[in-house]
Amino acid sequence: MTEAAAPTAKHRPRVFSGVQPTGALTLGNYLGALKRFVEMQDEAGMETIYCIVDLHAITVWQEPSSLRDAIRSVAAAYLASGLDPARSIIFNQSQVSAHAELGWICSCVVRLGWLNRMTQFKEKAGKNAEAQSGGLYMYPALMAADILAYRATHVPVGEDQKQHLELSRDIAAKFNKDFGVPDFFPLPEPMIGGPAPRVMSLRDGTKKMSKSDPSDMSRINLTDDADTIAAKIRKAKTDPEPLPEAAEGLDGRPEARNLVGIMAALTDRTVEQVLAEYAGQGFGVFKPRLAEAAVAHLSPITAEMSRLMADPAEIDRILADGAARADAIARPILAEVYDTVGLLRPRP
Ligand code: AQP
Repeated sequence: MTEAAAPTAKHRPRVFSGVQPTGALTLGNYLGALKRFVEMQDEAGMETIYCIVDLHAITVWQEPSSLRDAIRSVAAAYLASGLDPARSIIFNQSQVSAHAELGWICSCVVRLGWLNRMTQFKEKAGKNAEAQSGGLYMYPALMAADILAYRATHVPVGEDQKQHLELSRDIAAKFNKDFGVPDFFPLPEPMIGGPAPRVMSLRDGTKKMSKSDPSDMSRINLTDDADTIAAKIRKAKTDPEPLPEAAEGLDGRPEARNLVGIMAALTDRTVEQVLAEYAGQGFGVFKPRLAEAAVAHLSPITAEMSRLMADPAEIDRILADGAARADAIARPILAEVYDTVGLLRPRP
């Protein structure tokens, strides 16, 4: 794990991260993000801000009523995973206009050459880049604004977001340099780690597990019941070899590596500890044990999510309260940004 002290002493340690409400969350979102969000919430001295990034979600078409449901469902997943609104600020992005306002300024700081290098845009756009929204292309500038609006110092994300986070650092550094304000924005530190920083598809160990993958069998959803989880793991692609004694033995075996990494993350062990238990065993033994571990870990979360989803008004109340607290942090920082850039507007 990239554990780090605050990037500069000037800025208080503050965590920011988010998840897009683009569908049911996956085990990848859980292990790469939510589980780590909860760990950071419990770290002494850290202020934690967790956002449901709905403005990012609309960079690809979302059916409006499904989007509303998905925002509440991600909020329910946050709460059910252990985020506590008394200890973390939990809200949806569109309720705090500083994100969109600073997003525009970051769009003016980022360089086209930097955006052109973003592999996630290339992967999502595929061969049809011309037909994508401008928002999908500018996504990393809005992501930078999300983080910088709070002067966040630490950002827990899955490995797939590493490149975007590096761009956020570049935007922060360029802003500080262009306006002659060293240390105005801290350079946010990526927190990528754990035994499963990149959970892969159950159907193809070289492809990321993703909530927008057309195949539901490729992923475990946080809303899947125990039978569905067991069936998906049983049918997961593997190879005929037994499990090795050491992690190097997983080289060239992406599916095996993925399942072992998932087991390690779910049971709070290292890959080596899992291999010490299963070395020499085949997947006929390993898969049912993995299914048991997944069900034991996820079923309380799934049950709590459905309990919370039965009361959408309570979720909306938590989000509105979180938005007011987030706005109180972001608003004065945005006022400083406007002053620094030379934009004129009355003081509140
Ligand atoms: N497979 C994964 N393994 C580890 N971490 C993952 N994350 C996503 N997939 C994996 C992490 O989850 C957080 C939220 O991701 P996101 O919703 O903002 O978008 P994404 O990274 O594009 O995730 P998806 O599931 O693939 O969404 P869609 O399909 O909508 O694009 C991030 O911290 C991410 O790293």
